Amino acid sequence: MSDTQTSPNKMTAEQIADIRKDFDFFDRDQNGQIDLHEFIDLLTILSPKTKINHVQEGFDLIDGNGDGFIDFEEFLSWWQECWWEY
Ligand SMILES: [Ca+2]
Ligand SMILES: [Ca+2]
Repeated sequence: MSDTQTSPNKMTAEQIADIRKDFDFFDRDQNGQIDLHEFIDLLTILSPKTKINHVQEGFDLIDGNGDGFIDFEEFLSWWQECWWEY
């Protein structure tokens, strides 16, 4: 990653800091990765009607390399995709 690189989809440092806060909120044991249990726990708290299998699908979508954990870069790129759809 280079700060000198510019791209039209570049987020500001403030936006990234906000996303980092969300990420840390999900990452309850603060190990730098969101695992499926953390993801399920939080989504079922935020949205009790969420079905577990839908949560699992969402998790797989964000977990770009499929290792069973969402790291900050995966979280960020997922966020950016959502963001730029608006
Ligand atoms: Ca974690
Ligand atoms: Ca991953």
